Amino acid sequence: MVPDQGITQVIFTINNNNDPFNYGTGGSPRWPSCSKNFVLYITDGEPCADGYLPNSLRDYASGRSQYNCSGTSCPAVGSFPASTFPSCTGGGESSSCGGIVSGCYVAGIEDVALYMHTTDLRSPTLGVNNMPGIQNLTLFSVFAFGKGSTLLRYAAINGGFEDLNGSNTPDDQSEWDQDGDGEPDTF
Ligand SMILES: [Ca+2]
Ligand SMILES: [Ca+2]
Ligand SMILES: [Ca+2]
Repeated sequence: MVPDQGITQVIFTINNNNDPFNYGTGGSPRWPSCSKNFVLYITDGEPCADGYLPNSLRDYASGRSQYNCSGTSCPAVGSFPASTFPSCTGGGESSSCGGIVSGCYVAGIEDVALYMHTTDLRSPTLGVNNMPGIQNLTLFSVFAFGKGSTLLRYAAINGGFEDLNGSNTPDDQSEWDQDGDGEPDTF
C-alpha cells in the first residue's frame, strides 16, 4: 500500500479496482473514512534480516516507542527479556541497507509496525485517494510453532496498541494489554 521507492520491480499496480479502501461496487468508487484495516502476520519464526528498509523507516521506533530493537538485538522492557536474533543464511546484501550490519541482519518489523499504525496512510502527501480522517493499519502477529518472541511482541505492541492518552506511542501497558495478562493483546 505504501510502495517502496527503492523497489525497482513493479510488483503490484494501484487503481480503484484493487484499492482495499474502496468499498464501492459497480464501478462507483466509495471510500468510507472510518474503515478499519488489519494485517494478520503468521510466521513460523522471527524475521532475521529486515535491514533493507527505506531510510525513513529504518529504526523508526527509536525515540518514539520504548519497544524498539536495533542492530541485532532487542532490549529487555518490563517483563520481556532481551533477545538477539537467530542468525539466518543467504539473501542479505550489505550494500542495500547502507552496510549497517553485514547481511542486513537487523530488526525492522517493530519499526514498520509502529509506522503503519501511527501514520495516516491516505493523506495529501502519502498514498493515493486522500481520504478524510486517519487511515492506518493494525497488526496482529501470530507466532506459529513458537512463543515468547520479544521481537514479535514489540511488533505486536507497536502495531496494535490503542492510544488512550493521545501520545501516539504505546507508553502505558493498558494500551496494549487490556486483559492484564502481561502479553500484548495482539500477539
Ligand atoms: Ca528498530
Ligand atoms: Ca499512548
Ligand atoms: Ca494481554
